[in-house]
Amino acid sequence: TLALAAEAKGKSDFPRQYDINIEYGTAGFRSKAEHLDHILYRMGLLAALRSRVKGATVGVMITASHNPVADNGVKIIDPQGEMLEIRWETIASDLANIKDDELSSALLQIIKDESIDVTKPASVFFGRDTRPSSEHLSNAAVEGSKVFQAEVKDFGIVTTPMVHYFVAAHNSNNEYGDPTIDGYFEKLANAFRSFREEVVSERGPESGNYEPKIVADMANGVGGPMLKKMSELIKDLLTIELFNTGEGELNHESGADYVKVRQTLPKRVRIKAKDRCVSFDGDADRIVYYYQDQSVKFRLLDGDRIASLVAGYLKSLLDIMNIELNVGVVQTAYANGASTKYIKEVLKLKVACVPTGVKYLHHKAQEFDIGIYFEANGHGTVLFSKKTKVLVKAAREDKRLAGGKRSAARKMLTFIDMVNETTGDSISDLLIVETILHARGWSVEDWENCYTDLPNRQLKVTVQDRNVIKVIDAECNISEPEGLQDDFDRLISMFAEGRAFVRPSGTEDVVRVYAESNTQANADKLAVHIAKLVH
Ligand code: 16G
Ligand code: ZN
Repeated sequence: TLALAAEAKGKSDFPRQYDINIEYGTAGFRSKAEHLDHILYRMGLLAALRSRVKGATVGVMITASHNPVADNGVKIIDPQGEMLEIRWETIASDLANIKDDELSSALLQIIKDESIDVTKPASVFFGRDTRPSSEHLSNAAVEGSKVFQAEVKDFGIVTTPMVHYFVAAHNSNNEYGDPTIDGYFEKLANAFRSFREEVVSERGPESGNYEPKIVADMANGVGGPMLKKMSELIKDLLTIELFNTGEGELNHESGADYVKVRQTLPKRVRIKAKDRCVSFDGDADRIVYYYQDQSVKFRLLDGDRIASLVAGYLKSLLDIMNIELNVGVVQTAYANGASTKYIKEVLKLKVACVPTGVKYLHHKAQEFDIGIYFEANGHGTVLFSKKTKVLVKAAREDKRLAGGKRSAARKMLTFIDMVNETTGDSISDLLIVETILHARGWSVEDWENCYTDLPNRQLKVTVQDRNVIKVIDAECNISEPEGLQDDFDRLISMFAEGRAFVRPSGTEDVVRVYAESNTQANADKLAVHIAKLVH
């Protein structure tokens, strides 16, 4: 009868008005907001079922991240704050695309296939971004969960990583933190403060080339109000000057994606040469750093830079503690070749390469004792295994150890508290980077001097059917159309330090092209030639 009630409500309140097929993609469903009513309602239903399967709270986030303001989307978050299990993505896609009068039978089929006891309690957390369509769509999803008698908690306008955090914290019986908005801010701010105190007590207030001030572009998204809240908690330690906090159009000429892809400053931001700047994306799960040098040249420090900064610093703490752990950095094919070389040859750490999409990086990073993953676009975090936490805690408590070792252990544990281990989080990543730069006494230029990026170019190509391209080797090569990879290889071999790949986008109807080479002109040329072969 629940399934019948769900179908009846769907027909009357959230009918499927457009006969388009939509898939649960890399980051959930994404589409024009007006196409999503029935999908949100159905995902509310599905989240209630997912919660029962797992016997735990799950999350639903309504956002289309860095996409234009007219788009929207939804994703389901699993109990430990991770992305929805891949097998359930298919279940979600199927449920999204059936006709209204097939809904009850489809729901019954899921209940049967997954042996779900619908009399068990269910609980779903909701969050949404600042898009005008988000409140309405969130309500549709809430209605869906309520039809299936789930207990619902709506956090309102929050960042995507905050919802991941709420879910994980709640399901850990608050061990991971308090599953509230205040709990989130306090956890991160307290860790940031303790770390600073540890460093200052060790070496005094001197901080070398580090300036405690940044300029922050919020893409007119949810990062605006949320980073403002954080900045008030730590204002004695870091001055944050906020721009694009909601007065303009979401993601328009601003934000992490704009800055990364165009390699240029966001609009409506006032900066001086060498100011350390950051951009968040619309739902605040990505961050990139940049500055303008004395010759007014734009300099980008992307996810690869953050990964190498974090990896290098954590390794230095482990070296002080004299603890051997399996530390690895997880990248995608988009990682700049110079960063991969630096991590392998200078830091002497392992590098793994996986396909694009947070779930692949996250999953791979779990294989390490300390797994650092970042996409070049600025999405990433650090994962610490149980073993790591136990060893470092033991070192902190071990009174026979030298003071320096115990201090390094305290720093590492405080650092872990500052990380949102559930997913990439602009606010947490910002605190991490600022902490390391301060501890190192580095300016943004000192940071950039670790290695020199290979010039690169990204292009998109519109083709009839982007899915005729089949990628292999973590998207570095293609297996279909037959012979095309050989053509690529011949071309690439003609460019010094040449590397290039193509892949169908998971979020847009285009094929993406990436190329790098020894000069910008060569990278551009290689990208254009590859694009022509794809056409
Ligand atoms: C999504 C992914 C992001 C990836 C991007 C690639 C998540 C949460 N987000 O935004 O990691 O970089 O898609 O987009 O997985 P593309 O397939 O259009 O290049
Ligand atoms: Zn995002």
